[in-house]
Amino acid sequence: MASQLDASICTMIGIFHKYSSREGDKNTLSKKELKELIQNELSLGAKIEDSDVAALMDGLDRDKDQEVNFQEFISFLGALAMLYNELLKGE
Ligand SMILES: [Ca+2]
Ligand SMILES: [Ca+2]
Repeated sequence: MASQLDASICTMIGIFHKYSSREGDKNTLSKKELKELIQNELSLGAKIEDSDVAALMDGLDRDKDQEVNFQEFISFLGALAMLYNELLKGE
């Protein structure tokens, strides 16, 4: 039986592929796929604007191929985890 942490990692992988496979390269997120993922899977994503997605994409896309690969996505989740940790500490 998978531990909670194993299960969480598998969830992150599953969510990445659920959106990355929607158009173009099946293993990377286009700007549109990234936006859909954020809107549907993150509570802070409900009212994200195209300009926010463009800025986020620019920051995440380290190799500048206009797509977010899995490694770039994990950096994004790492940054989000840091943010959530700060928010939880403040409570
Ligand atoms: Ca894709
Ligand atoms: Ca990239």
